[in-house]
Amino acid sequence: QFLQNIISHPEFVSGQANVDFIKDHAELFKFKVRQDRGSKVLGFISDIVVNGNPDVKGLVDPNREFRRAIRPDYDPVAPYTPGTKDKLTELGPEEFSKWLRNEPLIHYTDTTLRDAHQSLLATRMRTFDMMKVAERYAKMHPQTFSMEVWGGATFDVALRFLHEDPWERLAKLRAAVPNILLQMLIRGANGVGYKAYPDNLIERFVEQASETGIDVFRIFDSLNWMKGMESCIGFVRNKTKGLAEASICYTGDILDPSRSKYSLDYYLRLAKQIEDAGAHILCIKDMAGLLKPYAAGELISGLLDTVKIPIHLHTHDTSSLQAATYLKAAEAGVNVIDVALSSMSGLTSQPNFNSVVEMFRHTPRHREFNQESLNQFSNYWETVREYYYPFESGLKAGTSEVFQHEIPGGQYSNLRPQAVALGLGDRFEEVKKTFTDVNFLFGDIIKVTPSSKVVGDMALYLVTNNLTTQDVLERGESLNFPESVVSLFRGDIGQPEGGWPTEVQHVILKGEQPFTDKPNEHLAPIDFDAEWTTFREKFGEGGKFTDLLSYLLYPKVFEQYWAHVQEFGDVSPVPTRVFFYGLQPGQETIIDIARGKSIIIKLRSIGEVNDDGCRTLFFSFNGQTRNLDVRDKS
Ligand code: 3PY
Ligand code: ZN
Repeated sequence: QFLQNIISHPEFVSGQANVDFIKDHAELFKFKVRQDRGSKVLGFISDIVVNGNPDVKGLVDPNREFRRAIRPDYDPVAPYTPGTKDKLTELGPEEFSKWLRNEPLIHYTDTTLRDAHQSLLATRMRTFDMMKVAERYAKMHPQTFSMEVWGGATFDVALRFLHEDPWERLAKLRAAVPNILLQMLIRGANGVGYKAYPDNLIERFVEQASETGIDVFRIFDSLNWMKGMESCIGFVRNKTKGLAEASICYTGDILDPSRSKYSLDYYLRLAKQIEDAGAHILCIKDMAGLLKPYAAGELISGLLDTVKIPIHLHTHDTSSLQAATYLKAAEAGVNVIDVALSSMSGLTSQPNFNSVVEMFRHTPRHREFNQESLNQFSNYWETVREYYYPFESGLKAGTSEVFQHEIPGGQYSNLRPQAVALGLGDRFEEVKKTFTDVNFLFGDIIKVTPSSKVVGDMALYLVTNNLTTQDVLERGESLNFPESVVSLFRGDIGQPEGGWPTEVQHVILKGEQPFTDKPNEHLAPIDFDAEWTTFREKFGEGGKFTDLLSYLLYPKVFEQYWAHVQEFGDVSPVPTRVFFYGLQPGQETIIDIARGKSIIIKLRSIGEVNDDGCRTLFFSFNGQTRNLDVRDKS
């Protein structure tokens, strides 16, 4: 590099260089750092060391010590035992559905890699930590029905906060788990976003998700509106060889006569519609954990009498009652239940996988799992969970309050920080109470992403402005409601059972006309050829088709993600402790930047801030000295 600097210098080229040439030209010693992968990652780590990771700003305890995560035992050369993925390939979706319905033993979906961390750790789990154990899991527990690994909030969070490509995550998981069904959560016409997208975008998204690795598409609509999920069911059926698992979101209490809007009949009616729409599996999606044990027994029996497709039950253990719900559901004949590995279970997450397996041991529905190994996986996640401590919700025990506020598990861990950010940290009790009031003001609606977010937005708005739902009715004309609330009442995310309460709708829309047809019918279809050309012009030749899909779903988020990749490269191989907390002088880390290519980075020391507002970091990089100037933004 030094030689390069000399021979390209104009003075040298023109032959005017004299004996003092090198001494007089300090710039010859300024080496342009080659922006290879290693250097980019070094740039990323340097920025975290000096400025911290903005995602954990103000939440870091500098004295915190972490343990090293021990990976579960397995035999790396042992072949994969065929599992449900092989079964699906052998039978095809229709026959698979029949097979599942007649399975005598209970089946388990492990949600550790999606809903569990969405519900406990604000969705921050990184691909890095998943890949450390994915192959081991597939080899040790091939009898798992499915692993929920994708969709929901993970898509947005991966790009926005973790600066990693969700498609890459899925592809890597698929390669490591060839034998077990991989499952995702898709919000019907809202895809993995918070608003309706054109149907042809959802169609291409589903097609691509299947190609990259998804087998089970758990589809729901945030208002249980059939029109919001029908097309999506069709896309899975027509464009993939996967399973369309359509959901009914559960709310209220079928045993409570005062919540007659959501009666057993309501659920049975929807179940029939879902079966008629072509779903291979019916999911009861109890996103807040409101389905109590005796209600579960009645509901599952009723559903099995009503439809012929198998039933998959999903719940959150917020109340701490939900293992009992699984017991009654299993007695009634439910086919699959959702659980999370012990250390990632309970509270707003799913019930405890390891313990639920034990609940059924020595009974007719027991399915054998290697408990010692399940516990090793749990121990791994217990250690890794510590790395994510800034994202914990603070909930320490189950709470029966959930039966009042009905806040979904996946939302709970976000609502609290949202409240804190608005200065309502001390008024969280009020926020929860207002969430309940807003639900009834809105006509007692299904609350799940995105409808639950709108209820949350309204609750935060009311508490911030010291208003009640009564104020909305009495002087709503003079209030400016959050845009998401106006949008909900305009019909942007669909129609609720029984329609919107007209008085409230009037107050919120202030004369604007709502619509009642499919929200995405108002959206122009995507012209993929034109979009691809524009995308390439904007982001260069490096972009893939999956990047275009990410961009179309989340344009702003994708732009920021892309800029991050240009500057720092792929940061997904950076170990999580370094990703969030950087390195201390004297610490080193090994990063596998490509297959078979590792770099060893050791931070030697951090310089003082200089006149330019920069600090020089002194590293050893694969044993060689590297100095880097980083702007100190503090
Ligand atoms: C999501 O949509 O992300 C959910 O988890 C809903 O429960
Ligand atoms: Zn859930």
